Amino acid sequence: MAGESGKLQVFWYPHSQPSRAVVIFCRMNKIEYEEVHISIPTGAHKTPEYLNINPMGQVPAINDNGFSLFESAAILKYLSASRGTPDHWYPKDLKLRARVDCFLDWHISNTRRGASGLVYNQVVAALVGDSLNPKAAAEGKALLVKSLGILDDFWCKEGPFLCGAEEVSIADLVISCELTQLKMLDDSEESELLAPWKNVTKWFQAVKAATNPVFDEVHGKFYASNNQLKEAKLKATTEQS
Ligand SMILES: N[C@@H](CCC(=O)N[C@@H](CS)C(=O)NCC(=O)O)C(=O)O
Repeated sequence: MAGESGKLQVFWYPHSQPSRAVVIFCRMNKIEYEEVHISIPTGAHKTPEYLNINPMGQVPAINDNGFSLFESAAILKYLSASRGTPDHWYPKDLKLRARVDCFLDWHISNTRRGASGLVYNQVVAALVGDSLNPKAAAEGKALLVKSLGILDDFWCKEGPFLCGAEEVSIADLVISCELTQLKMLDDSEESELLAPWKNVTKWFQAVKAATNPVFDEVHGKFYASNNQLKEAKLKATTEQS
């Protein structure tokens, strides 16, 4: 998977929430890089060539002139430090940095586990040839709702950004891209999940305002193919009735 010599390669798939966070970060910071599209439905993430880059067979991953790295949070921290991006993304102050780390660790076992458990078992599984699992989807949903409550009451309470920060950080990117994944659900279920949380709503608007137009550009393909899926589903339901 050789890219242009010396240029950072970012391996991503637009439907992958941590992939989008990494790409938004690179574009926002005008990092010189090359995007390599890794299609999950066609199994591009399991080829021997790609497993050389990420032995876990997942996206995102990077190859920085021969140094490969996976796990979105590790990638974002590495790029912040190696590219000297503005401090707000991943503060040098130890306590502010520890807060971002604390959030990212919390996110993995709460919002990430809840949202991806719900979306995968209720929608994505069918698209990748796996079986839908209503029980696992319900468990994911319960954890997601609990996590949204904690986000609202704790992480987003001070605002405008996570952990009371005045400017956007990698923590905001990671979770905002996780929450946009809920667009894969029916519109009514997405809004039923997100609408009750006033602080989360305000914070989400602040993240989009701080990162647009890049945020929407990076989500463009994902939103478009989601809309197509929903239209096809509606058509099939109408034809059946
Ligand atoms: N903790 C990892 C999660 C990576 C991950 O779950 N990637 C998914 C897409 S969102 C993937 O590649 N799935 C394909 C597979 O596991 O086979 C990160 O933040 O980078």
